[in-house]
Amino acid sequence: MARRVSIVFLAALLGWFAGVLSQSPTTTTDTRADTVFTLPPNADVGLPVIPNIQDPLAIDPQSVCTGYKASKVRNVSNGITADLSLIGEGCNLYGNDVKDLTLVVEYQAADRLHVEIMPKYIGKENSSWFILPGELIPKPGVDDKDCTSKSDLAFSWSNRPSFSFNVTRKSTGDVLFTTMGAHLVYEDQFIEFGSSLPENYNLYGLGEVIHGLRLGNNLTRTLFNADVGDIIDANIYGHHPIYYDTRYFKVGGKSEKLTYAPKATDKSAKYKSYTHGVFNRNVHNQEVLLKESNITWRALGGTIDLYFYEGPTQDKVTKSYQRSAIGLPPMQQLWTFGFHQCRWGYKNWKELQSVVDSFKKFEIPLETIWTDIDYMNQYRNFENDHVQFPYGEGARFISKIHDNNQHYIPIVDSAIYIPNPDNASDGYPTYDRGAKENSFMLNPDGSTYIGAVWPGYTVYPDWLGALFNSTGTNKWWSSEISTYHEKIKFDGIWIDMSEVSSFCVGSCGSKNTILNPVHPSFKLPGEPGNKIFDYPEGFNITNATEAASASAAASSQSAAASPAATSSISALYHRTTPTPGARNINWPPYTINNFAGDLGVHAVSPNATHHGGTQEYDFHNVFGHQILNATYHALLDLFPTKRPFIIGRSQLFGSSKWAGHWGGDNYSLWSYMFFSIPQALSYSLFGFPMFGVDTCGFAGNADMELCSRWMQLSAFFPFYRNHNAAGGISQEPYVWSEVIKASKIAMKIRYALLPYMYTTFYLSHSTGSTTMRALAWDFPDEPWLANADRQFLLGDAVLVTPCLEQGATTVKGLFPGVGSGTVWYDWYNLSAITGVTAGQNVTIDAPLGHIPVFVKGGNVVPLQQPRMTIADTRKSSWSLLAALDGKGKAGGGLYLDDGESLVPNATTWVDFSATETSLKAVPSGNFTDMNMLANVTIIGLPERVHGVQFDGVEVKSGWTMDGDSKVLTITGLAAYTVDGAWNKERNLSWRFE
Ligand code: MIG
Repeated sequence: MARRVSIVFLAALLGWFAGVLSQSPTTTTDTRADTVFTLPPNADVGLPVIPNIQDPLAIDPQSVCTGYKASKVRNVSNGITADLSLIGEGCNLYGNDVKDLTLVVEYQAADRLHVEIMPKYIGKENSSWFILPGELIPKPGVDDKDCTSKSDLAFSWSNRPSFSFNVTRKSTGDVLFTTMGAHLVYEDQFIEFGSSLPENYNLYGLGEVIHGLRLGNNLTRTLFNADVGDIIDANIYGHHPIYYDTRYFKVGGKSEKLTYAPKATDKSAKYKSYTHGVFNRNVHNQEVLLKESNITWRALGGTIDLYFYEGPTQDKVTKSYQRSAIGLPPMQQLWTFGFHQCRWGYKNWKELQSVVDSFKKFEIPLETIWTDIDYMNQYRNFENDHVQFPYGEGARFISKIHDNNQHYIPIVDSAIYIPNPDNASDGYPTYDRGAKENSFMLNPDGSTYIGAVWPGYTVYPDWLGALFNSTGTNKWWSSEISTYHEKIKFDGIWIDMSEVSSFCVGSCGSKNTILNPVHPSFKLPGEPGNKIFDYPEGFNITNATEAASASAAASSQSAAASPAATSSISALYHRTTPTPGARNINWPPYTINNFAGDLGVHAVSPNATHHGGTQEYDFHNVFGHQILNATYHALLDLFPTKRPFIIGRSQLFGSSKWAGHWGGDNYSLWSYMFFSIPQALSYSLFGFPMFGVDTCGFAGNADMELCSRWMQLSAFFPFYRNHNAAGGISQEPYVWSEVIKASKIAMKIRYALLPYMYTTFYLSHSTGSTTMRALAWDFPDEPWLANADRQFLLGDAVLVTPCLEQGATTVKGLFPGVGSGTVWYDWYNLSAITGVTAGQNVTIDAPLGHIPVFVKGGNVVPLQQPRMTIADTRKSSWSLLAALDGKGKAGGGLYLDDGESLVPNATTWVDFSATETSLKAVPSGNFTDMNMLANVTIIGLPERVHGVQFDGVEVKSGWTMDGDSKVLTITGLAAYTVDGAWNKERNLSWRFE
């Protein structure tokens, strides 16, 4: 593969560059980067490796391995256990075969079956490779001792020709998982198992990946957390080895016949779907091969630790997965749902102030302003640049925005600068204090592991040391965060580079720290001599004349400047074979399809060692998880009663109980605006409702149209942040007048929906339901929705159908459920959508500045008045939008608390229910809210209303009826609710005549 060794590849690897780095040769006029020792570019070049799945010489394990035989099968309470022993001599293909295994099959709950295969004899020295400690990553156990008979899942096994097992859904007879037909391979560095799958299967999950929501039937998903940009189909920041499998059945006739989507084209037929989940509790680097009719799982360590969730709906699988395995997401503070502005490249407090001022000037809501690494003193965590971001000025700036109920969040990087020991003026107390607590990762020989990131040579917090060998890492981290807060009163933390990134292979600076600080071997975006940003996508269409002259100029320039093509392709790839009794840590015999190739490239190498002796090889994907854990608890140490707000880059299954996630380094491209939807929906499946992407795109340059569309789309994501890479043109929403308009329109809807979004999020937090939803999940009987990921639902009630295409003024969208009576209303004009059939792609008007939004009949949506901040919105009066369904009914709820307490001392739930002639609000709980009820809108009424009563009193004025669209609007209720809309039961009724 030429790209593995080419300069172009390196540029792509540093994904936050729009891939154009290779075209920017160092110029001799730029001396800035040369004044300090620069990490040599080859420091981050690994050995040439070829991914097994692309290697023509690779041996298929199934062609040489022979599998296991089960014996001593015993019935135990809730399941069976057995011994599995290797047949013959084994294959020792990509590791050393483990001769004796144990099988555990356990019914843990009515809807959950656990199947585990692990080594029978675990020596002290290898327990950490195989057995993932429950103290680190909780392990689901038996919840219900009597669930076996209640389960709809059946387990069976066979020894012919070697051990295999099946999991079947009893009620349908459908085989959900079967390893039949492939031998189990279990080696110290390689585990292979899999299942055949039905034709055209619908699988979802297996992240983190930039891909459509439905994974398709020809994809290898590699899971190895990596510091790369949002490269399509590559391994990026998160590790979520869970998939959801949805199967559609045709209903009717004599028997149910399997009809897998999207083959189902018969929109008049009736269908039913079943969804189950398969979670492999394994943190090792792994890949999952999705082939036409099967799935193969290959992990480089750990155990086979499978949990089958029977569903049979997505909602049940998601809830059960969270409850049993990863935990529920924490409740967020109310203000975190406001709009966040960030960018890499805000150069001082003054610039920040002017950004804040501009929002105010253009009357665009701004809740939170963020700073990227620019604020730091030479990129050192917890230290500000004394010239650009001095503490005194910062304190004044922050106190001013706080007075205005706005917030401030800084980035915190994962690597810690290690100062030059020979340079007394280069002191870095954060490092010294950490070193004193043995907080940093080691080399195999016990010396400190030294990598390189923005500040120069760095060390890495050893989050596992505390677990395995009681180091003070977490205590140190917490105290650094508290100490920093004394100077800078931040409101949350943004964790970056946590995969964990290092700009060199191996411990590159052990003898080099006397050269600190160094500059990375590539120029940062925006640095002199590094012109890396392109014209916005489609500029040739939107600005034809200018584009033509620009492209003429560029081609003559690049002809002069392009470096000679590098063709130093080595025919010899670095391949390793198993060594009896030992593992090959840095270059495992099985090479996963890691985007950066060699596992040590742009990451801390696998042989980095934790206090207590465990190695990064076995815990690479846990770093990002543990820094979120540590940061969450650090914030709790600082504010014991407040909900911590953290947005993290790298994550593992379960990180969702501490932090939200943003989609990483995307691009200012139309395709990436689309990808934000499947990425968000996948994160719903992973249990992360607090998700959003860099709105208007990170790398590259957005234009008015893209940013306008994107500001509107992201307004319906729980985490709503505009973020931009250094060097790119500005893209704050006030930069283009059209974007100002579009943003305000969408933000008004978002802020009006705040109570609804908060309530929906609260349900995610308390029950595990999703906040952003795919259409297929709420309408599980429509096979044609299996692939639908250009629209989404926000909670039960809101359907968003964004325009994702440059130049378009309409968008095609489906109205799910219409075939079975669901009614949709246009958010803007409140009219019902009519004349649409099941599965019909409808062309919807979407001129620039308009994002189509629909409300599902059957919902009562609580609203407040959109204001410039969340605090002000929260203090405004209430509204209700009751959208009746086809049967003239609607329901809903409202969750209320103080919006910030970890354990609120008072909460209220208001239950809404509406009929064709009444709307009732029944509060329960003790939270006091003094806002009045300003207005109520009822849509979907059968006829004209002639009178309205509120709590038994005739409402004489202050209501209107729009006869044509059957909308009743009542505005005269404030007088009746001066002591708070929800302080008692409310009854609104109306009559026709
Ligand atoms: O690789 O801190 O994803 O949001 O702006 C660059 C600079 C490091 C990567 C993050 C991005 C952030 C950037 N960081």
